[in-house]
Amino acid sequence: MAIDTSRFTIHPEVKDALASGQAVVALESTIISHGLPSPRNVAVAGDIEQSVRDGGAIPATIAIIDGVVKVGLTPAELEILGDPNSNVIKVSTRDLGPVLAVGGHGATTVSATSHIAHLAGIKYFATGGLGGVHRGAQDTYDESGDLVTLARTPITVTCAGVKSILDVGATLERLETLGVTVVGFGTDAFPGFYRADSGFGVTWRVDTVAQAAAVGIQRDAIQAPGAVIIAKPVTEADQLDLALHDRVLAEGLAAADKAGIIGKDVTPFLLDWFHTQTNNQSLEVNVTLINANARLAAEIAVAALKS
Ligand code: PSU
Ligand code: MN
Repeated sequence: MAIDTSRFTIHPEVKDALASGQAVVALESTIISHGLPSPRNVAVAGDIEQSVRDGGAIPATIAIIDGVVKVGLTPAELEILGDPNSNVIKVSTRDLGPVLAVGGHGATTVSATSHIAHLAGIKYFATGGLGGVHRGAQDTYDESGDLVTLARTPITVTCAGVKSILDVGATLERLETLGVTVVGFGTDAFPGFYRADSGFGVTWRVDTVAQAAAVGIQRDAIQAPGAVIIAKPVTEADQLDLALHDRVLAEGLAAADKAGIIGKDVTPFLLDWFHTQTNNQSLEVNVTLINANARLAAEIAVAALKS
């Protein structure tokens, strides 16, 4: 079935860039609507797009506005997504059909953003931290939809690893099983989102932007079905203090459990908990790392054009 173009629109700047073979980087919108507090979220959304431009690529933030998929947003659309009163639904791939059918605004997760970016012909994507296997998943089965989408979507995702609220070891095992390639950028340690080192290693490492681009190019050439994760750690100078991180996380997990938070609300609850309980130190780390990732993703997309 062809794409319903009345429900799928590409911003003219992004369309031109794709048609003329320029570098384009997709950005997700759940981080705007459900990962960062208002009104800072809207400013950060603009900054992330600017970081992509600084790296030499065109940004394409992806969301659903009034029941229409948008690849590339206007400033007014970023405002809608950032407004806590606009009733923005958190949309993973499973939610795409319903939200397009019934209308409304949707912020796309890594899962839905990857799917839509691939459909639009965008091969590079930047985010903060991927979703993954939650702690206690052996009882709850709570595993992010990000994992299965990444298993079947040939896109290169630059991120700071997976969110440290997760069971990182179990997530790495699942990524391995699912055929998702994980590459450390300038590191042998898998990054820990708010922390540079999660305590787990990576099997592959690249040290240059050209090498990172080559991994995605060779994945395409051999038609491997899954994503390439370029895992770039936050700098040690910018990371969250370890004792603070571990204390706030333990308290947040207990609070989520006590409040009966389940399903898609778990991740936004814990991110908000971190921002509140660290006096926004975690917010600053999150903003720093996502801008760095956006810039690197753009540089990788540019390098891929040259090879
Ligand atoms: N990274 C961030 N902030 C976020 C997210 C990632 O720095 O808010 C979002 C992404 O959209 C990711 C989602 O796909 O959290 C995972 O949610 P869940 O665990 O419910 O799948
Ligand atoms: Mn979940």
